[in-house]
Amino acid sequence: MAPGQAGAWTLLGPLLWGCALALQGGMLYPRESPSRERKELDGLWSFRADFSDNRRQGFEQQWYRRPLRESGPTLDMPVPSSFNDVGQDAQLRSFVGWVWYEREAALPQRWSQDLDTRVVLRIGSAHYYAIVWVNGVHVAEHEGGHLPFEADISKLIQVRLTAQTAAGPVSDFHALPVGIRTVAVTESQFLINGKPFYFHGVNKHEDADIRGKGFDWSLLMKDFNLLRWLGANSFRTSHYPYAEEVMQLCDRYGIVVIDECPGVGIVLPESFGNVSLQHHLQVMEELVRRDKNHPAVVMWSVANEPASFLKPAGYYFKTVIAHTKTLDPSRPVTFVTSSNYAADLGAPYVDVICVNSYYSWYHDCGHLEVIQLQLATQFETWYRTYQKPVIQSEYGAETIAGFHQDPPLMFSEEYQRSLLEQYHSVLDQKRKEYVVGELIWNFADFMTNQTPTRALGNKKGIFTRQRQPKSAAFLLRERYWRLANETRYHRSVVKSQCLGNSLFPF
Ligand code: GCB
Repeated sequence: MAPGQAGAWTLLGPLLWGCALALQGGMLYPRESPSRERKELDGLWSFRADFSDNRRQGFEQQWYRRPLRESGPTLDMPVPSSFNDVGQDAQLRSFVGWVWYEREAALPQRWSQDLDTRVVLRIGSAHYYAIVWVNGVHVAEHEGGHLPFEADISKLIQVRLTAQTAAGPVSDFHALPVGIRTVAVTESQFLINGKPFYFHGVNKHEDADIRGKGFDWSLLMKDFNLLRWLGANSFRTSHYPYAEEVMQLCDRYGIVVIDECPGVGIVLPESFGNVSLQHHLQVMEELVRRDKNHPAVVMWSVANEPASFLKPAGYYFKTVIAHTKTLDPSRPVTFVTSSNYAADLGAPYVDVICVNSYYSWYHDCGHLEVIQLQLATQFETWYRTYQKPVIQSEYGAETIAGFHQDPPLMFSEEYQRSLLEQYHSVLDQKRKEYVVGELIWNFADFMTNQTPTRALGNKKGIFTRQRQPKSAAFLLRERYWRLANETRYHRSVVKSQCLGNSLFPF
């Protein structure tokens, strides 16, 4: 806790819980009122399961006396959630025993200065047995999940702050986590901190069953745990800016981001008109303003698959890209194209060629044997024309989990695997030259509008919409971890990029 900041750190050893601070107690749900303020403590907490033989190491070593990180490694755990379900760790999945949750909270100054204010810590539910410490002091103990319990912590908070503020008035401040790194592009490389970086990652969507696009900490942690499982080092925020909490986690875990604005559907001649252009410039201003301080962001993407072969596209993208560079001269700028290399009028203005292709899916259906020649030609023609690094920004195949067919047929898990293998063999040749990344379409199945090509949504995920792996996920996992280990520079990039727990345990 920074000096002068009113606050408390709270620890307890239950499973699953949520809590709130309320000015007045009583076991009733603490609704806000003119005489009552609430502070939610939902979000990411530090977490550790006590895997020791007797599962009592935490008590023996008194982990509650100091911040949890000082007694050993911690995980980020969303509250409320069930720790068994958000991870990829089999041991944790079936763990029963003491677990420790901790969180620091900055409290409104008045709560600690006004001695008539009552400050109550309320735990909405903690399964099964809970012990709560605030600033190392035992304040509550409760048996049984599902039902709330409370502790009056006014004295603890007020004594502590009186001592801290004795030195003088407290000014208003908040800490901004920052990371310092450089990004640059040469004719054939993407450099982070001067070292070549290869994107082995995914395209995502903010999407899940029931939740739709709604924000959900548990889902987010599950996705980040899956990215770690996969060995992915990057993703593109296709096709719109993601929640700020997502960007914060990318900084924290060293996941590199291509940050895309909602420039999708720029396909009609009128999409390139002045009204649309002015709005696009405005959106880029808002995006850069919001995300410029995230070290995870290494490149801006101003659009996805525009009709960049139409005549006005040249001026349009020249203007949008130049404007973005004025807003942020420190990062490369691109847009993601599916146009032919010879017809694309926006490509002269990008720093990196990002190209989507669906060989053997939307063309030459079922003919996996065409992929290698078509993909090699795609890379060679783009590079010959522009001498800029190239990223395969989308590729993939619709796959319905549980459909099996060998020899492979479209929509089967075997077809998705084989298609990926064909792409990978070309990527492995070209990444030695000028290809600097590959991003699978898509991380997970997602909902779409209804069309004859979508069976209950887009099924190109390597995970289902419920985040279970299809066969291709294992193929990609093997590949990405091999790439991570092979590309030695990766380690230092991730380390320097990362502000907290890197996904990569180097
Ligand atoms: C694309 C688009 C993406 C689609 C994907 C597909 O090229 O960029 O939004 O979802 O293809 O699966 O058709």
